[in-house]
Amino acid sequence: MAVDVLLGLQWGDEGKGKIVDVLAPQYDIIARFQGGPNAGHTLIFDGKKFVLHTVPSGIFRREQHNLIGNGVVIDPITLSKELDQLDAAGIDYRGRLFVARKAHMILPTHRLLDAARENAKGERKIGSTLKGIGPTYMDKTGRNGMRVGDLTAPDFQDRYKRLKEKHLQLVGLYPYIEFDLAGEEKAWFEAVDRLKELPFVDGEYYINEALDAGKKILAEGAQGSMLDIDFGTYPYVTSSNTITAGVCTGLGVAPQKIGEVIGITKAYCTRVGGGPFPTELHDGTGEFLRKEGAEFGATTGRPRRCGWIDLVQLRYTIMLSGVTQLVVTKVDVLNKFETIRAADAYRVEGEISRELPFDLVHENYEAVYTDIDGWNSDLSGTKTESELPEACVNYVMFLENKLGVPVTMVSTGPDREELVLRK
Ligand code: 2SA
Ligand code: MG
Repeated sequence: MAVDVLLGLQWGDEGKGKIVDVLAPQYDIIARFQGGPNAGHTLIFDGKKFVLHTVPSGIFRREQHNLIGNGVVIDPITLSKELDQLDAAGIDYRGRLFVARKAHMILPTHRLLDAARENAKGERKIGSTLKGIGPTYMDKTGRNGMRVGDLTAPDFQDRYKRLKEKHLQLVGLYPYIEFDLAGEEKAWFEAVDRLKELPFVDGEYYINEALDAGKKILAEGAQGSMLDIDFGTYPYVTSSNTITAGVCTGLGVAPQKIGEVIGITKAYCTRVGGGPFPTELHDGTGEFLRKEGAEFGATTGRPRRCGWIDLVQLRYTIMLSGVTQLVVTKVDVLNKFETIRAADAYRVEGEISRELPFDLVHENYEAVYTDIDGWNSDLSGTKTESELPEACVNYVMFLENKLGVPVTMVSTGPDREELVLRK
C-alpha cells in the first residue's frame, strides 16, 4: 500500500479541505505532515461551514482515523478550540485523532516572537499569519524545540522556562508590542491538559505499520507549493516543506511508498501575505475575483490578492512534487467572464522563458498571457461533465494540455456535492 498525497500547487487556499473531505471515504487514515495553525481548511456540507487548522480534514467522516504527523507544529490553544468546535457539532473524534510524539509545539512566546519580528520588518514583512510558525520551526532546526512527547518528561517545566526566557531575551531586541503573556500562558497550560487527552503515537511506526496492514493513507498538505521553504518565493514563504518531499520527512515514510500525488489549483490564482505574485491583478478584475470567490483568509480574514492562473508556476510545482492528477477548483468563480487569461510564459530581460526566474522579487520579468474563451454562464449545481458548458470543458482541456497532467476533478461550488468527476 502507498501513501497518496494531496497538495496545493499555488500559494495556498486552493480548496484542499473540500477535496480531502470528498476523498476521505476512500482512505483509512488522513494525516497532516507539515505546517500548523497557519492553515485554514474550510469544509462546507449540510449547510454548515467548518474551518480546521490543525486537525486533518478527514475528521468529519466517522470511520476514518486522523494523524497529526511529526512534521506539524501544534499550538495546543488552537487545537483545543478545534476540539470544542467538533464537540459542538457532535463529531466524535475520540479514538480517531492521533498525535505524533515528535510533532513540535508552538509556545505562547513563539507567537510573541513572530509578532515582534514581523512588526519590526515594516515594509519588508512576510505577512505571516502570526501563529508562531517561523519561530517554532526555527527552534526545531536550532535543536531547542519542545515536542509533544516531551510533555511527559520530568524536566518539562524546566525546559519550558528556559525556552521562554530565551524567547523573551530575543523579543527584547525588537520594538515593544502588546502581548498578555500571563493570560496566554494560562490558556496554553489548560490547553496542554486537553492535548494530553488525545492518544500520542510514534507517528512513523503508526504510518508504516498501517501501510503493512494494507491500510490506505492520504497525506493532507497545508499552505501551497509556492510557500515551500526551499522552492517557494523565498523569503516570502512559510517555514516547512509543502511539496511531496515533505510527506517523507513529515510522516516518516520512504519515497517509494508515495502513490498518487493529487495537485490542487484554483482556476485562477490567489496569494495572502507579502511577496511576489507575477499574475496579480491590481485592477477591477482582481477586485471582481476577490468578491466572486470570497477571497478572504480562512485563518486571519485578510483579503487575498487575486490574479490569473500561472502555468509557468504550476508546471514548476507539478515538477517538484511529481503530480499525477490535477483538481481544478473554483471554476464557477469565472462564470461571468467573456475571456479568461492564463500566463503561459514569462518575458525575462526581453527573452521568452518557460521557467521561473531565481529571484522573483528583483529580476525584471513579466507574465505573457494566452486568452481563452469564457463560458459566461452559471455552473452552480453542476455534477457531471456533460452538464458543463463547452467553453468550460475546453478550458479544463487547455489546462491538461499545457500542464501535461490529467484533470480528474473540477469543483463548481463550495459544497461537498458541487464536484464534477472526470475519467
Ligand atoms: P507563516 O504564518 O509564517 O506560515 O506565514 C508565512 C507566509 O505563508 C503564508 N501562509 C498562507 N497563505 C495562504 N493561506 C494560508 N493559510 C490561511 C488560510 C491564511 C489566512 O488557509 O486561509 O487565513 O490568512 C497560509 N498560511 C501561511 C502567509 O500569508 C505568509 O505569506
Ligand atoms: Mg486556506
